[in-house]
Amino acid sequence: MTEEFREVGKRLSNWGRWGSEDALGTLNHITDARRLAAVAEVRSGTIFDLGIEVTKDGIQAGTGSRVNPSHLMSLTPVDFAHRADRMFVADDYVYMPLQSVTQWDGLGHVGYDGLLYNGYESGTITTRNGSLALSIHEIARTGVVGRGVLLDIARLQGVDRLPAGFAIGPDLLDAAEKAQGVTAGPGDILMVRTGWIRNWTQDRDVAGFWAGEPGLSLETADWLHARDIAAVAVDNWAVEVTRPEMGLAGSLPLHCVLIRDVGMTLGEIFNFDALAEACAAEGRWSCLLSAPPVKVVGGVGTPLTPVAML
Ligand code: UVW
Repeated sequence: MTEEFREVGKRLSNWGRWGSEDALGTLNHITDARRLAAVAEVRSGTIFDLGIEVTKDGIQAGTGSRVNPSHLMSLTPVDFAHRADRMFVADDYVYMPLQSVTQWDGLGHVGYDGLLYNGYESGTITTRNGSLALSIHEIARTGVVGRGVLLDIARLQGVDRLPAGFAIGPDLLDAAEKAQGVTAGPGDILMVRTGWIRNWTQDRDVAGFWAGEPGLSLETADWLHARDIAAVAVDNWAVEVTRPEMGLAGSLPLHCVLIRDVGMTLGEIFNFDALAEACAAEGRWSCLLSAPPVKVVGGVGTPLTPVAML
């Protein structure tokens, strides 16, 4: 990873902007007034599920620490076979990496030089307690509900999906806005469609999904910061562009800048395909978006079932 990201991070730093104790970062841009305005985006009430399923047959390749969820039953009707009234109950557990499905990366997820967002030290994350300073449950205070703006870069480029290693820069974000007649502004949750999730949703090609990805370039950090975007979500696995040869341990400079310096919550493994079809048909690319976290105290991320409403 080149050193450029450090300079970008320093320039765009939001440390202290919302106080020395802040744990929300750019989600602070979602104010009550902006949430109210987002409700006005709803015209038909049609909803779009932007998440993938929590299943043992999921998108994870099982490399590194990330595996697919395990779903186990703790009570089944058989356990009640003795009951005279013939009533029964079923209960279950899920064991899962919080990063194994559609997710928000919290502000405790990535740091560098021993520091996290707002100057919190890396030592605030411990095995016993998780992230003491930047726990994912804090973001529930914003609801993570607001105006969502979808920029469909795959459609702009006229392809089913962008190729791995394809870098989306500010020029393409601007071009998509112009082509779609929409502008992403303060407090908006920006959704960027690359089509990459189709490796999974259409092809069930797990290895292909993890072999690099199209995504945002480091230059987009300035674009997102200048517009006061609240959060960004992409239909790939790391928001930012990676090349196949980099592997999962490759450098993630945009993560470093956006999460650690800007304080931006990042969404990954979203599925925008159905929403994009509807937006194209209706000719409007903004919606009400609801994606609250599972309130895992100490968590550095959260699985999600985000919902868009048109
Ligand atoms: C890493 O792989 C570090 O993160 P993410 O899940 O955000 O891509």
